[in-house]
Amino acid sequence: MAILAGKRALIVGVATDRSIAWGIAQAMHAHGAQLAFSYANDAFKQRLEPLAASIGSKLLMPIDVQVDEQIDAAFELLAREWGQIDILVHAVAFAPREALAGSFSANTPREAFRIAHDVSSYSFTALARGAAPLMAGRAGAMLTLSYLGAVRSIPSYNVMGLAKASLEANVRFLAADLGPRNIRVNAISAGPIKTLAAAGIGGFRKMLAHVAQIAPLRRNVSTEDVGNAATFLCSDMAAGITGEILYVDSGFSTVGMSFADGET
Ligand code: 0WE
Repeated sequence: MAILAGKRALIVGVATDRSIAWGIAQAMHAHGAQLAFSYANDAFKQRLEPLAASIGSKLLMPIDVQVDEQIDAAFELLAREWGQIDILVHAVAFAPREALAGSFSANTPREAFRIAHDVSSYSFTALARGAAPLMAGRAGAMLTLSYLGAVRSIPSYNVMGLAKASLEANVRFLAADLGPRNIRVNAISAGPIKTLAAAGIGGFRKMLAHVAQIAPLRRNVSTEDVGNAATFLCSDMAAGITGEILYVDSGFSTVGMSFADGET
């Protein structure tokens, strides 16, 4: 059953074939959606081209989410090429690397805070403003990606936790704002996945192992797990769901206490 048949989606945030955004794109394509992609700069463009081609997508456009003119130009291009869109996927986050280690209070200068919130949260507001007019008269869906650090302290996640808390509030305010236009806005809070964004983060492998030992499903989640949930949330199967943060995390966030297998 092609639950996204006839739907057109813009995917923002594919960096490599391990990106969560790429898992979402593959699942949405498998369920009948037509896809357009943005890339942050020329280096990402090179990596994206063969991926997009592999699922028959020809619409690629530059979007540096920190540049309003690029966002405007991208939606002008989509308006010319497609006229309308049904789905926006936002899978973008960045904080300066020095802010993602050690002491939160010591390693969060004003500029790192500003950049994290601009790239990781404001960008969703800006993209929603551009996308909403192209969803007029349709059943629109917008989706972003969050992480448990929005609502719990996690070592080293630091200022990204504050930015994800802002992003989750963004989901609720956009849902209230755009709901009367029949546009739904939701987030998936994914468990940790080894993507380019996770590469080089100290202790990441330990975090993956911890989740796999503690979470009810006793495994990590995959980009395919996230892609399938994203496909559901952006389909008409989820027509009654908006303003929601859906956890796709093997149940990790629901556990109050858990022992490694073999113990009580
Ligand atoms: O949201 C994220 C990571 C986003 C991210 C990653 C980087 C790495 C490279 C944002 N900014 C940067 N800046 C860089 O220079 N995740 C949910 C993955 C993640 O990142 C962590 C985690 C987890 C989980 C960082 C510390 C602790 C846990």
